[in-house]
Amino acid sequence: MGVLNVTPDSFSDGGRFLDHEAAVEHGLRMAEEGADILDVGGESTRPGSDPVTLDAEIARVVPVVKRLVAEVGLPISIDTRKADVAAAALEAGASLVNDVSGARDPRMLGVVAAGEAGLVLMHMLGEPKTMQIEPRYEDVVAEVRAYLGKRVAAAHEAGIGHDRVAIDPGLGFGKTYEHNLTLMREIDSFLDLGVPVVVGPSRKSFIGAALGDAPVDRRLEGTAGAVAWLAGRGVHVIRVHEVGPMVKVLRVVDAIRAGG
Ligand code: PMM
Repeated sequence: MGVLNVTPDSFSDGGRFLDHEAAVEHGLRMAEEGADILDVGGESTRPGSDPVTLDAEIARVVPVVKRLVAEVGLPISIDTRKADVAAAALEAGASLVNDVSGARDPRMLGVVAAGEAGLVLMHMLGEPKTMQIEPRYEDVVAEVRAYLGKRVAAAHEAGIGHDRVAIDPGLGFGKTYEHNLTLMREIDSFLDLGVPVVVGPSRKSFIGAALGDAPVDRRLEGTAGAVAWLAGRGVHVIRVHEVGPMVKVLRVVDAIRAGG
């Protein structure tokens, strides 16, 4: 899954793709490089970030979704916490909703069900503004897993079949360095929930920390390490910024698994 942030303040691409034309070009490049899904987002959820209004978010993402649907033969995902943004993006041709809040908007599950779309349910502790202020768990894996299990059941009740739901433990979303490493190490616990698992390690701060405080633009190889680890364990979808290099990592993992 290639990340296409159409925001002025995303921590990892510095808002370079706010311009719609540039965003579309970047999406086309990721498709050429081997992405299977393009994930378009108009609200930064970086730690400490402020929410964006509904109109602003729709104005950022809908034109980009429309163009990508017309020009790329790939499923387009909309990264949003707002049911109205999801509805507008599905109307524009997106086929998947990626919700970092685990579908907290009370209308989100209904929108996804009505649009016959796919849904990624991610775990986030609290809100982006405050989530990194002393996040605490008794047992991070058990708590995140139990939460995601409940959200999958809620999606199912809303009429979204198991074949259309995926889960994501939400690296960096209300998690310390140790929590992130534990979730990575015990990712198998999520695979046995019976739905596809999505993970987004790309350029995250735990990678910088593992490398001794590497800045965001020096986390490519560290991201590759995380991608190889996740793919080796059978994680289904890995959300990344640098699609070309990560596709090569996945090709090697696949070759090892297939044995030639
Ligand atoms: N991370 C970010 C945004 N959306 N969605 C999913 N499913 N998983 C993630 O880990 C995730 C996400 C934040 O990273 P970005 O600002 O670089 O996109």
